Amino acid sequence: MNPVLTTLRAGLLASALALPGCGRSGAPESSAGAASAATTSAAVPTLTRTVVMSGLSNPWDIAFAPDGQTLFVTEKCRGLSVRLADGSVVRLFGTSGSALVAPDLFCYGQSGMNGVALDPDFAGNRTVYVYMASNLRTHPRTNRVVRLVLAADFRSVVPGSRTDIVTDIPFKDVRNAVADAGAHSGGRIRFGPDGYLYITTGDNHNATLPQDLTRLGGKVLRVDRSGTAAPGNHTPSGGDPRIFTYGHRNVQGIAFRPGTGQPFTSEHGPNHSDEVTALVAGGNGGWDPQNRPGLNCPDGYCGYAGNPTTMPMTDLARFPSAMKPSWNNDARSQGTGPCTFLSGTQWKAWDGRLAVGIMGGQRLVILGLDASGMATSAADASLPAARYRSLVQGPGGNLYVVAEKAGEVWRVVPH
Ligand SMILES: [Ca+2]
Repeated sequence: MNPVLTTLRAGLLASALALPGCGRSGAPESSAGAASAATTSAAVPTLTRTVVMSGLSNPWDIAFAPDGQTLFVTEKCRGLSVRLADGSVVRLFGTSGSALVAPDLFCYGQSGMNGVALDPDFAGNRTVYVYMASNLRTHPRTNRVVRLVLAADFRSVVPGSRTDIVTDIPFKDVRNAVADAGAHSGGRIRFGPDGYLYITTGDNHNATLPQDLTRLGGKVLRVDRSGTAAPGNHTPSGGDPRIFTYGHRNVQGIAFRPGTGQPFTSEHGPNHSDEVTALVAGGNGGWDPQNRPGLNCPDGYCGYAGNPTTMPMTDLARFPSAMKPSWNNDARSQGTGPCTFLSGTQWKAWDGRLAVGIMGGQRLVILGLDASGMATSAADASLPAARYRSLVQGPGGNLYVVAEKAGEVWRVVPH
């Protein structure tokens, strides 16, 4: 038995006992109509959608407090805000106007204020974590994970509580032959049922980064609440011990399978092959966009130069033991971003399935998975087209969606 999975399984029981309670979401809400799925005896759920927040600027991620009412939201170029139970919204951490200004925060391209996660003991310690682009270091600037403690009323940040727990996540500082700066920063952070923080990063359009075990880009990191490497990462010898898996392109979704706690990632492909992958500690995702015979690419980055054969998202010829994808979006590249598992009998036939948000393709895909984690089915949810930027199963076991371009947060209730 893999010791990490053993830990994950043990931790899942603790997590199940700590699920947030049900509760109304607090704020006045506007109905945005409903979408229905087929109501067959196969019991695919019918979905009702309600807009719970609107007017947001490039919202990126959300997290619910254990009270089931307080909702944290990040906006890429503004920072972290919280919507309190009375419906008021307080800007907590970010640009001017925030309770605590982060003068080092900047946004450029895909980077800025990205993921948010609440401490597993948030009810007791009011601690929250964000992933952000920072110019505290220069040439190159970096992405970092910042820990904050909130005041008891959640309206401000405890002075002096900012602690930057991971400061050396690569950021694409300058334009290269491929594209502009700020690309492929990853940015999702989630606590696993094992109590450790998982951090997804990107390859920065840098050819050597994904397979370089001394740098943190193109990886999934697994750390404790102080940013120290978690035990059981099984990082290959000589690698940075915070690395849980490597050989990724730009992971922006991570979720933990109910019943096993195994992490699954969702990842955007280059011009083919969006992937969902079941992770194993120390695993290689098989992405290696370096020059090779037959490809000679500007700035040495061949990520867009090949095809599924010459530049595969999972290169089993170079890395025979790489983690095979669970799903590859029918070899398409549609801007696959976030993912979350749907759990609970209210989801009927979708109980235990993985919801995957497609940003460019503007759809939500529901994946059935077999016991080994390989996809057995893929169906679109009957929801409006949107740039599905974040997915969270929240209070009441309902699905919460961040629709980035619309500037909205939705609640999706199954019936
Ligand atoms: Ca892969």
